[in-house]
Amino acid sequence: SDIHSWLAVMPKAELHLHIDGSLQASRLLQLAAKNGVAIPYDSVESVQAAYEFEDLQSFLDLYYLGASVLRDEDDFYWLMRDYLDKCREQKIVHTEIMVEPQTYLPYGVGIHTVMAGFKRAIAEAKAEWGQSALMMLSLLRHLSEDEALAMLEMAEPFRDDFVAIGLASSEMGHPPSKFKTLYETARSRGYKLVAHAGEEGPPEYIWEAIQLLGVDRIDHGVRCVEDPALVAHLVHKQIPLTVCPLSNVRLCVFDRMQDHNLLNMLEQGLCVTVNSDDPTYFGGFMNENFSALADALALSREQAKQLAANSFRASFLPDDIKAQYL
Ligand code: ES4
Ligand code: ZN
Repeated sequence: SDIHSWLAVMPKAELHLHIDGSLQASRLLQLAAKNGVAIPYDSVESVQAAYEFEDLQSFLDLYYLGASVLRDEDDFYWLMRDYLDKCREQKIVHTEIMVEPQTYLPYGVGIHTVMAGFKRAIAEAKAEWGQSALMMLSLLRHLSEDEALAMLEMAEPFRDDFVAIGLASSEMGHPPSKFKTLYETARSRGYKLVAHAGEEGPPEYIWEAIQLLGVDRIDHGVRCVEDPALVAHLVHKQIPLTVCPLSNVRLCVFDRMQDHNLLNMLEQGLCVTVNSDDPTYFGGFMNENFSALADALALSREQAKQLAANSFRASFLPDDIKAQYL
């Protein structure tokens, strides 16, 4: 069969997905109207016309506007429900989802409202469809470490609902070293640790995430190739990189998909995985990311199988469950 339909039914895990980045334009408009939030868009087409970015920050401005229309438990339920429905369509049999509760605080929306909606959608998907999903508490690096630590405390009632903490948002000027105490505290509480590093930021930020924060995985990490010693370290330790091809092209990290280094990194022995990051904003969920690699870089079935195997190996599932997918 053709590679695209074959990729579409290949079982896969997603490890790098911001739930706010899966907010569909139609849902954004519906919730803005319901909640009385003024937004500068009046149609699905006008929202989608804004999915044109020049860098990470220009994307984040729209991403946070989208997140500002979410207010009650049902809103969070539908956001998660829409994404989990997509996972079922795309043979994403396990997913690890980044939740960013700091985003909603300025609108008077607390973590209890957010988690009630998300947990209900996940519980339903597990019960009705046998889907597998974990959540990660992602902290916003453009805010202070004290604000991140305050969110970690607010999340204590939900300690068992978060497998890991992460670090997202504007990378430049907000190095991992800014969050050393946060990661020490989270580690002492048994959280797994991830951080965005080396998306727009330099290889030094990846070193800091590994050596100062002690992360289990790097989100993105594509700029590691600029430092051969770093590549050697990542290969030796098999530290996973959750790479997001469509995201990188849409945010101009690479000019064209033909220029993306994902398959080079894979062939160098790095534990690379494929992920969608913010699928509605970047023009595709998991299958569209795999298909783009097939079209632009002639991804082989063998390479695709390796990438899918990496996604399960790099997941935070318990070893016995993980083994069922490998
Ligand atoms: C993000 Cl692509 C990306 N990078 C950093 N932070 C983010 N939050 C949502 N998408
Ligand atoms: Zn991301």
